[in-house]
Amino acid sequence: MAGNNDVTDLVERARKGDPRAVARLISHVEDGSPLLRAVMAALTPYAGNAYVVGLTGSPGVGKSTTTSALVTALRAQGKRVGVLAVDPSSPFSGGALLGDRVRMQEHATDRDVYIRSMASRGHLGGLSAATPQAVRVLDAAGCDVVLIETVGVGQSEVEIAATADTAVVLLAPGMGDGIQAAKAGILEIGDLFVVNKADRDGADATARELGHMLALGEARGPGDWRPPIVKTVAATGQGIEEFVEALEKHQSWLNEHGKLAERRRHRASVEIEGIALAALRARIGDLRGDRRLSTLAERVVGRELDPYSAADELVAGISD
Ligand SMILES: Nc1nc2c(ncn2[C@@H]2O[C@H](COP(=O)(O)OP(=O)(O)OP(=O)(O)O)[C@@H](O)[C@H]2O)c(=O)[nH]1
Ligand SMILES: [Mg+2]
Repeated sequence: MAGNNDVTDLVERARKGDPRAVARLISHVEDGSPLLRAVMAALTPYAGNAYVVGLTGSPGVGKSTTTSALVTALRAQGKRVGVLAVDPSSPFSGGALLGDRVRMQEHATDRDVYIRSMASRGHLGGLSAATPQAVRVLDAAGCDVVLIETVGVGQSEVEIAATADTAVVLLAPGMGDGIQAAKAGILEIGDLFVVNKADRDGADATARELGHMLALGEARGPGDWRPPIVKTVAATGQGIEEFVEALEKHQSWLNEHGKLAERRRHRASVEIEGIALAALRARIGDLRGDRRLSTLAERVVGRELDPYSAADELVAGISD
């Protein structure tokens, strides 16, 4: 098949670090391309080496600035880095993504840094399936670390961050961030907390409040991970070293406690679930004009059948 030859060629080029091949592969993910199945099959043997860090937080807390500073630190260690800025709010490339580009400009010419803003235009499984697939592209392309930036506005975005090996939650002083974070269920997913904009008033208070909230929700045993709180000024790089150290500590902890495999199983199950539910939904959609559904509807109206039994019959029909 011509399509599959294209895919093999693309994957080979991506593995050699060709940024255009990587971009094409991620576009296949984003668009939910018909070739996606072949792309994933071709990539799977080469993926599984990258350490995946999710960064989430309210709009404007400094996720992109922090990510950029983190990229600088990781490049100093000689690591290849992939960055995915996942935008849940807009199906098209919008203004926020432009801002990200500006913030990450200093890495634009570095061949060992791959930066991509991503929406989930045509992807059936939505962002929750598209994100792990895009991570797989960057992973197979030889990135040692993949950073995923998502705006923590809704539950699904928070869940995307939670599919990472390490989930980082960013806060900034003021704006009642602590309370917002608790509402969004963001506190539960954080392996590490960053209070950014520590050059502003109230950073200590925010860190303290966060510490209290974490202690309240705490039900940890010996050997459990205790999420550290790091204060940064991403704009100047202050605190980034401590942030990197905290990430390294969490990575070691994951390895020592067999948690890395657990996280990856979680990520894979989110991905599979997204694809499977989308496939089922597509089939149910197909059934709308289907005789089976209208026949069942008639039987329910005719009081021959209750709606639950009708739904059972329909579901049984779908899984055939
Ligand atoms: N004072 C101060 N400003 C900062 C710091 N870090 C980032 N900023 C500024 O905060 C603004 C938002 O930063 P971004 O990095 O774009 O924040 P973001 O969380 O990625 O924003 P969205 O992607 O739009 O949600 C920018 O104007 C940054 O220059 C910091 O440590 N101190
Ligand atoms: Mg940003």
